[in-house]
Amino acid sequence: MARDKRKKIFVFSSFSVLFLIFSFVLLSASSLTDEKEIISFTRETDLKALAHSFPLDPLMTDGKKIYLLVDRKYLDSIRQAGYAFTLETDRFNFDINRKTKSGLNLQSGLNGAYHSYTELSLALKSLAASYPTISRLYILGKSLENRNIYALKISDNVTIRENEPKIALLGCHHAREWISVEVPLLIADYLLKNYSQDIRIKNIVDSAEIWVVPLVNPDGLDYSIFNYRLWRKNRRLNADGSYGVDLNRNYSYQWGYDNSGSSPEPSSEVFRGAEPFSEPETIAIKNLFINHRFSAVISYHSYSQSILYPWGYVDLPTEKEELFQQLATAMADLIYQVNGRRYEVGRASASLYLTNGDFTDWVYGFFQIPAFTIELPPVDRLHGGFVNSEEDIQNIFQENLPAALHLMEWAVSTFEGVRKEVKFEPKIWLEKRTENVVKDKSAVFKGKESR
Ligand code: 0X9
Ligand code: CA
Ligand code: ZN
Repeated sequence: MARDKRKKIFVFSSFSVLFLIFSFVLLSASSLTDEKEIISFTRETDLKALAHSFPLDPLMTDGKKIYLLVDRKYLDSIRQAGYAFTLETDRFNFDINRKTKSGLNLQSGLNGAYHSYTELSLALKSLAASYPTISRLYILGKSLENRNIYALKISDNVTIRENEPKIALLGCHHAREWISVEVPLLIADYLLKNYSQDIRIKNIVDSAEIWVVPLVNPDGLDYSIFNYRLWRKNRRLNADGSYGVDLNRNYSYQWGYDNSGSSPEPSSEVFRGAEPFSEPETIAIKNLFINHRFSAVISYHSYSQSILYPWGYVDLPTEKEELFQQLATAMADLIYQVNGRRYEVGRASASLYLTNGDFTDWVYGFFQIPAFTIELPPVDRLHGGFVNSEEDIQNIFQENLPAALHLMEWAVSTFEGVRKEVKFEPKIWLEKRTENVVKDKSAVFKGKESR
């Protein structure tokens, strides 16, 4: 089944034979005229001797393997000289042969039109500076490597808390899912640019608070851009020497419920962390949600073209299955109308695979509000997997815009005021007891920062 995401994670975590064969087929099909390849050797390889005989350009090491750039014409001789290597070219994002195989263009940097952490910081600051009356940039917290987790709040009377519904759009829990940064960022950009000329947008912005957090995992994103394209987790150095916690397994609701929805194994691609909220990135998100009662959220991911809702940790419906199904279907229909792409709709556990400790289960579990995971295109690995072309950014944003607006309007039309806060008090306390609450005042972006 093309949409079997469990398979996807397994494939990337274990670099299985299948994956290598697949890469090989792709390579031979798409790059016969290319000149450079990336190959890897195990650390035991005598690279000094090797480098003596062939011109090799060391790229990086991930602790287990050493990656080198080499002219394709030497591959056979290296093999004949008795060196075992693995062909890795397709695991890297950048187009070493300056063609548009990956859709990226070297002239605009390793990540093409996509935003790195620094590029995103600049974009958000520039938006907040251009629209000071309806937007404000917050720092929710810092990542492990001290990058900011930004939130752009968009609303009228933006500096004050009003009795308005709040909607959160999150992107990039997972480092390699670059498109998931662009979609919420472009939605924010659209709201701000169209506020003064589009009555529909003005109504939404005036009657709601939109909180856009395009980059939950800044360390991971930059690692994916500058080191290893398929990196997924954050950059935690784990006790066993491996790196990374899967931020979308680190939330506290049913955390570690079983070992199939997440892993206790640090080197796993779905490592849940040593405890719930062990990571500063998820703590930053938690604090936002403790300080603000949201009415609805979307967490953007890629890939597979689907709209998922809780539960993810067991294959059971929530009490609000019908509402979630209805909202998700409405969003999928709106998406379909734009570019004719079908996003599958369903309960996360049933349509994808089990996950525990994920963001949307936590949001629904503690706040009982609609919480969607939107898995952006492409639909499967054959259509590019995690690597979207630059040209597709606009299309994917455009098809997702009406869906996001629909959810915002739903939140506005069903808003019952602050009464909700009282209703949910017991569950909030459950969280508060054990956790540090950061008041959003201290998190206000002051315009100065180190990076
Ligand atoms: O596994 C995930 O975290 C998400 N898929 S991804 O390929 N982007 O990594 C899906 C999360 C869906 N939510 C639940 N199943 N609860
Ligand atoms: Ca407002
Ligand atoms: Zn993801």
